[in-house]
Amino acid sequence: MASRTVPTTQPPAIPAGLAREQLLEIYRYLRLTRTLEERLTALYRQSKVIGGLFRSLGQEGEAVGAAYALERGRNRDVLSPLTRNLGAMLVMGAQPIEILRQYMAKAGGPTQGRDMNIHFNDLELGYLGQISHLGDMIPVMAGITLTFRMRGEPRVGLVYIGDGGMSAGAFHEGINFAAVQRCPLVVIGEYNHWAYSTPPRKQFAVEHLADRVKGYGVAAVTVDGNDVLAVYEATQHAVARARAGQGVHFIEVKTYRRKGHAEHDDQHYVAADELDRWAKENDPIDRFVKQLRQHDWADERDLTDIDAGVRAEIDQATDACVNEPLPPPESALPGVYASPAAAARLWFRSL
Ligand SMILES: Cc1ncc(C[n+]2csc(CCOP(=O)(O)OP(=O)(O)O)c2C)c(N)n1
Repeated sequence: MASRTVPTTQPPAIPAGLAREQLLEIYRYLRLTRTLEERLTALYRQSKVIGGLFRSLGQEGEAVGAAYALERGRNRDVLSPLTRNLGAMLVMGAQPIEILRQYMAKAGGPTQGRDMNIHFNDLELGYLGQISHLGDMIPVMAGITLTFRMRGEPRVGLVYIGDGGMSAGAFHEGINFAAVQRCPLVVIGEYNHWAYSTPPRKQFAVEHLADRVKGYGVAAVTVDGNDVLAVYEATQHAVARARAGQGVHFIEVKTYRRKGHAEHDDQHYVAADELDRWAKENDPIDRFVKQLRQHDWADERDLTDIDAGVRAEIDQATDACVNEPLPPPESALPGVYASPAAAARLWFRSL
């Protein structure tokens, strides 16, 4: 007797060799980034953030997707984020409480209140905070990845650069040097449509950022930066190539900066319907959730549990540090000069 087979529909295979658990982990980093930035915005409006607040709203997908392709852990790959790559730092192991302390310039923060936003390092975990000078992290990362090659270490570096930063001379010197030296370096070029208030047509005369670097003999591709899995897949390929000794790889990610340059910027130069369109039709987290649900790669419950866990984590981290003290004035000079280690208290009034 012929047995009756029940037709089963399998969900489509997950791309890039990822497992379901990894998709959920990627989702968690996306949600963590957005929720943490929303909390920072609330703290900024209460005047608790010292300095500017730089949002990555709408760009979380490329920051998280690219970083997720690295080998993470102690003394593995090294990533150099920009201020809009908070998500990448979280993927590398930075903790939300450190980010909150740093933005609020707390004495117990990573730079003890000396520097702002995400300008801090953990070289063992493999993230190297930027300096503000646009373009300069390209030659720095060229140097770091050159040491990997010279020592025969199978390690890769990844560095981000904005569409504005790519106009800086340091970018061109650095990427040319890295190409000539065949450094194991992946460069993520963020075409987010704005450099402060400067649009692409006033920044460069080619259509794609990738076109600008091909002249240096660098392999270059353009991907949809708000498609998290496409960014992950392109970066995974570039990282494997770099690790195999094939040199620099440039990935242009097309995305959109949905907030001003920083929270103080009212974006008067941006058409409101353009912002609405990117928010409604091209949000990287919404698109990722849609993929997860459409292909049955995650249950609704998995996602709502992650959302609740992230909210609780950010609440706890905020409560733990929001009332911590700022650094005492006399802590400003120690560490600046080797000798004397701490300067005499001469120039500020006693409190
Ligand atoms: C060499 C240099 N020039 C100017 C600045 C001031 N500045 C800081 S951020 C910025 C715009 C950066 O735009 P982009 O590189 O596209 O990155 P985005 O802010 O869009 O992420 C400018 C002009 C700087 N920090 N360094």
